[in-house]
Amino acid sequence: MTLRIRRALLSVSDKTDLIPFARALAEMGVELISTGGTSAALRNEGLAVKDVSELTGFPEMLDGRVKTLHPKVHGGLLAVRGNAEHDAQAAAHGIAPIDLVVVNLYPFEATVAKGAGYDDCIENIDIGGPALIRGAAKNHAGVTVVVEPADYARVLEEMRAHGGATTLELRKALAAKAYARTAAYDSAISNWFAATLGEETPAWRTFGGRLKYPLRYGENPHQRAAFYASGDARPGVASAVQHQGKELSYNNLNDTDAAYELVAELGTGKPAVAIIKHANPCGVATGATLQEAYLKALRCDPVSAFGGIVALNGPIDAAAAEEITKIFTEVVIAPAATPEAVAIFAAKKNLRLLTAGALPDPKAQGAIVRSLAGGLLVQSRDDGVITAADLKVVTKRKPTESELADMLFAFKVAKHVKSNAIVYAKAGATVGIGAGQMSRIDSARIAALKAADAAQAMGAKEPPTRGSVVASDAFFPFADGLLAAAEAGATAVIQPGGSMRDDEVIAAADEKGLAMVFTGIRHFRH
Ligand code: 93A
Repeated sequence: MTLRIRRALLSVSDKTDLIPFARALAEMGVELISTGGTSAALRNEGLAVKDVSELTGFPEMLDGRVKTLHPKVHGGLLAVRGNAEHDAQAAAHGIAPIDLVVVNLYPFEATVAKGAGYDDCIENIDIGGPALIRGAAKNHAGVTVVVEPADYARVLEEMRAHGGATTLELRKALAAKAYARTAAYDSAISNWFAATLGEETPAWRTFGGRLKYPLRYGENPHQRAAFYASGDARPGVASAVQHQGKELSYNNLNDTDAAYELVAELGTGKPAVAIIKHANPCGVATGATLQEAYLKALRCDPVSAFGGIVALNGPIDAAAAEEITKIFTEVVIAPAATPEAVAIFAAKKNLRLLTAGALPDPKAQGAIVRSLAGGLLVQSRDDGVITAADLKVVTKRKPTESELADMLFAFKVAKHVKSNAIVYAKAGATVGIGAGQMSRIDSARIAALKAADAAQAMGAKEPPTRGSVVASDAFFPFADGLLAAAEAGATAVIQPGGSMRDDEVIAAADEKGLAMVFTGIRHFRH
């Protein structure tokens, strides 16, 4: 059903594109009604507008807290079109229909984001605006509701095509959007309250994020998917700028996130690079330059790195860009890129380059959400970060300085490897990674096997695990995993500790002359 729009109520805090939209409405014969600031803006541009206060017979009062909250407004929105009783009651009380509501809300989220004080935040909780939006959206059978300037053009287009009317299809779509907006608005308010009470933000409150864009498909082509922004301010995939290349896929986004979070874990002390495949690292390294770090990371598993995702912890320079473009890479992400690097990547049409402006803080609070049949699992981010001071040496031999540095590095990497995770590292680079196995011993074996394969492919004389350190994301339940590491040539072990058989594992380490430290914290990642 198409319904001609005769009267519109405009009440907007964000006045972007308001004037051309209102002018186009006026040209189509629509009567404009408006609240104080919006009226003034329209009048300023010579548009004829009726004040809400004139319509209601009440002034805007209580510092603007009561402007549109009046039966003359809400009756005009909620009366069912074509319902004789509603028509009669409306007529008896001098209520005329309002056919279009254009509202964007007091900028509550922006007020909180700029660090405003308590009273300022409270004053920016819009009451009348959401009431208008919800009323208009409920009565979408007869009313069109617009909650953001991005939709002005759509509405005008329909009105032009349908003699000043909109279609039910559009009104329904806009109503769905309207409730998404008020829901997100209320969760922002609720989260802010929770924060002022010192509570952590429950993730399910932010779960109703805002649609960023639909994706072509999900993990597989027969799955539908979309990318939502949660409002989490951490720099990363959701906020990054894409410089080139086709749209990122579901798997690309997931892997790019894994890559960037991992490289952020390594801090900014030294240039660092992580190469990711299927959400697991296949090479991570630090180096004197990003180029060197990339080459060291690549050496860990050059076969898997093909078609991978590369994350860097600093601005990409030309030398690093040259190196990365030598093999096929899906996505590159970094805080920034020099113009020379951007130009080098530009020659690779299929490569997507993202810059995120900054690295996320690994210690930042946040929530992880995952769904299961009939429910959601919510947990806080794994913000555990280990320093040398947290380590407890449990073996007769103490680790050397270089073992210590490599152990801390390997444990940080292990945090980002699917469990069971075993990571061998040497000289600031991973040399073997065992991921996602159902038994820890298998992860240890696979890591050593992959290291040996990579070494053989590059013609190295001895396995790179010789003289390495090994990290385990959770304790070794038996001595066998540790013995497999010793067999591969590891000289030092970092692991959480806490197994019933810690004594056996420590005895085995002592027997092999290994140094072992306990972190007291584990990093399961399932
Ligand atoms: O303070 S309110 O909650 N009370 C109201 O009755 C009301 N009606 C509209 N805020 C209200 N609004 C909001 O005013 C709108 O959502 C919009 O954001 C803003 C526009 O005010 P102005 O036209 O004066 O700039």
